[in-house]
Amino acid sequence: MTEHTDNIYAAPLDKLGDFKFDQQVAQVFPDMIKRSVPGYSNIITAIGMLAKRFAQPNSNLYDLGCSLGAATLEMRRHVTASRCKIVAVDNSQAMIERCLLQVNAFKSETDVDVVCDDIQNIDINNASVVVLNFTLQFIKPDERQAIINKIYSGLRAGGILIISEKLRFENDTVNELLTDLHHDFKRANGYSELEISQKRNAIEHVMLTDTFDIHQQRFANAGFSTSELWFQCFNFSSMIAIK
Ligand code: GEK
Repeated sequence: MTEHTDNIYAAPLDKLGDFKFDQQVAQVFPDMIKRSVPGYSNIITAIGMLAKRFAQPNSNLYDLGCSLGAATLEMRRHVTASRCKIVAVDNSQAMIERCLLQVNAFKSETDVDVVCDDIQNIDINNASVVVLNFTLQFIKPDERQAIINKIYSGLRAGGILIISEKLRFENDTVNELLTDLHHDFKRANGYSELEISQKRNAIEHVMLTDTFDIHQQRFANAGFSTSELWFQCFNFSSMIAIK
């Protein structure tokens, strides 16, 4: 698939609507996420490594908020357990159409179901691996616990939840420093001041971040006895919780 450059916020926009995962975003998504999320490709690589270790034979692997299926493809490439199925879910029709093209472009023993739906409507069952790679942050804060509870119930013993999120920090000095470093990262990747500020304004109502403590408390509330931060670059993180 042709890789398009993200210049959605390059020109001044009179009306900045809230950020949406529409056709325009889906088209530039691989470029956008790589230039905006520090550590994104390392996290995708690690999802493949973790899936290889944790996938159990005859189980389901879920990629919730799959976008174009980067985590799905990485899991499918590395999983060696027999008769596993990957279920990739996103509620953006534009993302799902492109995700299907990517999934169908490769042959594999591991089946993939690509589903266009809200992750809040999806049943999780017989799961050994569940991925929420930068998705929970787009769910309303008071609806997040129910999703983690549902994942915990649907996981088999020994199963893993891999969850990546942008974090917020209680300490204002730390919060400002890591936010600034993230903006420096975007500048270094060619985004202008206008692009950075317009994107920030567009996303601020749709992406409400939690602190690491809130995430950990949520995992514990759901029943996970083991959870840890395994990756952090500035204010971007990835965590695991094991049943
Ligand atoms: C990756 N995981 O490349 N139900 C289903 N999908 C949703 C919902 C919802 N309620 N809310 C948001 N999404 C991907 C990257 S992007 C992260 C994930 C980002 C979807 C939304 O449509 C989008 O595709 C994805 O979650 C978030 O590894 O853009 O910062």
